[in-house]
Amino acid sequence: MKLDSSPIAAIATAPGRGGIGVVRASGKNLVPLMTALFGTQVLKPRHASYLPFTQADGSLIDQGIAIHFKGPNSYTGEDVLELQGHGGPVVLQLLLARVLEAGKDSGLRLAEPGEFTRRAFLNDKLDLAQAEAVADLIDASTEAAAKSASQSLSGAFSKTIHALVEQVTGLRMLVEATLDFPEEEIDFLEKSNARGQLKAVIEALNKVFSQAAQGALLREGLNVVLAGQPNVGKSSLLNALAGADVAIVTPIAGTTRDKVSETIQIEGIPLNIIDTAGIRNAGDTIDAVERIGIERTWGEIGKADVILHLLDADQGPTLADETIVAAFPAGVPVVRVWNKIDLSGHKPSVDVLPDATHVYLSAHDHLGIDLLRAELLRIAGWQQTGESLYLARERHLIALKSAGKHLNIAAEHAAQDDQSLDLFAEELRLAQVQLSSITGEFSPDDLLGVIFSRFCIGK
Ligand SMILES: Nc1nc2c(ncn2[C@@H]2O[C@H](COP(=O)(O)OP(=O)(O)OP(=O)(O)O)[C@@H](O)[C@H]2O)c(=O)[nH]1
Ligand SMILES: [Mg+2]
Repeated sequence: MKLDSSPIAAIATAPGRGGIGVVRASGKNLVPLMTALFGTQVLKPRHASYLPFTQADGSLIDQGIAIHFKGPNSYTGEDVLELQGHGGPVVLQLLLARVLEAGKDSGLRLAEPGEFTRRAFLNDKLDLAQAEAVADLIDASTEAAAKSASQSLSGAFSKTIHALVEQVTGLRMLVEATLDFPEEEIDFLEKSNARGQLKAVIEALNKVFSQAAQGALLREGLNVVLAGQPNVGKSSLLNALAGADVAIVTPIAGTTRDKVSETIQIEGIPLNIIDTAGIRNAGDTIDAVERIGIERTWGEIGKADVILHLLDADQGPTLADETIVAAFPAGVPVVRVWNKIDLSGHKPSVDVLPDATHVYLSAHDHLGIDLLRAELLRIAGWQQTGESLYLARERHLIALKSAGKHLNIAAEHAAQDDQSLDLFAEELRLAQVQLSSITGEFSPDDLLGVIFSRFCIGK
């Protein structure tokens, strides 16, 4: 990916009203822009200057703070100019238009989404994992997710990955050196304790993987769909989990038509709970609205990470429930939630049976809700380790997994009697390429394009 260092500008603060709002510009040389905006007034780098922001004809747009960060000591590594004015959408648009006009002669244009951060990456201010953490910190939906994102942004995740890369590189150097002296090949693995070193790398990688996998949960969360026959208490359970009256509850079967969803968090993991229209028996007559509602229910079930199949504990299992279960997609975990135990007399409990885990609760009386929460955490794979987590992305997990696979193949080669050092070396190289792709050392342009285009403009 080539660095385009022509000047760019954008509003850097969120749309809407706020106490202050910031227009940011970045480019190799912003002196022409600053001269056009402020005339002979020289902005001392990294100092706040209180100035009038004016139109070309001298009329006032706003008064605010201008800060010039002289490259390379800036977010992007280029010259950066920040104009902090009042945070109204109109005044900021006027200010941005003025900046674009003032910079026209020096080629200033509107920044693309993520372009500031992309420049920071290309100028080695951040590596790829850190750049992704910028977006993740902005998007974090829970406190735990924000904490992990800032951990990654500070470089802790990258540092761990670098340490793994260094270990692999060390091993590769040993092997490559031996390949140059084939007569020593036989006892190379003994002498250098290469097997021991490889084992240590694999262990370290496994640990990073589990920290990253846990962190990914904080980022992605889970889609939890409540499904079952009408009137079993799906909407009541949504309300109990959310701790608020989110969905309408009535004794009328077929109350919920549109999906109702609410994001809750359990130990920092965002769970998107989706309440759906009750699924009727095939023979039941229903109106057009309810039919559409039920179609949507199946649509949501198709996208679920976990299905909570609600049943009436007082009524017990019915044939209709069997039909529903049979239509659930394979491979998605299902929890059988027996609701209304206040009527049936069951105790709140969890029963792990071969077909599924069964949870007994009462949404109405708030009995056993905690058991369900704990079960959801268990399904999510959440383990409270007390260790810091990295807010990893799917891409990181795939790369870590693949690196682990190559290291394990290398270990198999090392275990054989007729050790093939060529193959051993090649697997180490492949593992290193995977690890380095996390921090962006060997990342193809199209991947970089995808990552940065998902940022918001101004970031
Ligand atoms: N006794 C008792 N009644 C409950 C419980 N949960 C729900 N109900 C009642 O069951 C009826 C249906 O509850 P809803 O939450 O609307 O059921 P639903 O599954 O969303 O129904 P639809 O939207 O029609 O598919 C209401 O009258 C609730 O008060 C419970 O745990 N115990
Ligand atoms: Mg409902």
